[in-house]
Amino acid sequence: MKKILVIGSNGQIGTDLLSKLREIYTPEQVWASDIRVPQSDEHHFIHLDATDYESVKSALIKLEIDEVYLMAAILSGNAEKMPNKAWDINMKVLFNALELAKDGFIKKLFWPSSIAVFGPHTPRINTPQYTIMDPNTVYGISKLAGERWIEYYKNRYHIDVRSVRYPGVISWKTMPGGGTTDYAVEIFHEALLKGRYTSFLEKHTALPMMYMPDAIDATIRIMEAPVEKLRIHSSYNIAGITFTPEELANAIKAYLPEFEIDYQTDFRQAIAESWPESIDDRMAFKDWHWHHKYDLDAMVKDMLDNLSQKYHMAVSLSM
Ligand code: AKB
Repeated sequence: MKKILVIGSNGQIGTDLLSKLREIYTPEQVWASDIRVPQSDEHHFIHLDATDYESVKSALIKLEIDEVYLMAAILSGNAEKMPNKAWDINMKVLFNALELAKDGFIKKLFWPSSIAVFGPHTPRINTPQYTIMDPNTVYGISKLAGERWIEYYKNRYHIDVRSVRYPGVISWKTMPGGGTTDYAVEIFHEALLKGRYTSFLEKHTALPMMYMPDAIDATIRIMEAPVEKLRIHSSYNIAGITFTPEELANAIKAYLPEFEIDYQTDFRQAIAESWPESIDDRMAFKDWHWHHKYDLDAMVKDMLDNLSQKYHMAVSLSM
């Protein structure tokens, strides 16, 4: 019976990943950990600072962990506010995990990369797996460096490490923290609670996005794929939906006709403009049969359905 540890289990992706893994495996097999202690009493939770090598090592030994999902990171917007600290944290948590995998304490490691590895000279439409990569954000530089390092550890020390380049991920259970694509989550909460939203990205800024169930599917699917099928040992492109803030607002208006949006851009606009609009993920499809399921309307409907229940609001979702 393999045992799994999710590091960063209170974060946006960590929260949903943990629930899904606990549906698939027994509760005893899946441990949660985070630097923040959860509000409710959670079973199989261990408080962990992933930058501290010794604490991670003792948790792995004590809990007899086989697989680790390393979901702790400082995202693009927050990283620009504290560049040195963000670089330090993002690289330290990765190196700790790589060293622990090298020394045999982790048998299989998932580490997330991002579309932030691309930059202003990358082709923006259907961005290929292999292309120009010149990220100009601290977060993007740390993810690109991370990709090079995971491939290096795989080639040199034969560790099993797997990765995908997440686009912006949209979900309702937990808010994202400090990313450039966060507007696409905030908008739903404010549409329901206030009937209006001020976007920090300009109305025509198209970005690659994905609904959480697809992101979780990609994550677990690549971890369960037979190792010999994986030809990419840096990180796989994965694609979902592309839309602009205006298109998302219109899709929400189809269900909430009174909803209004306006635009006041901030420093994240420049980050968004350096990223792709859409992604070519044919290699992920070929190697581990991955394809997203949610389109814009299905995602909007499911978000409004879940959030209106969370806020005890009645919203008619038939058009
Ligand atoms: C961010 O906006 O920083 C993240 C990402 C695309 O990796 N959501």
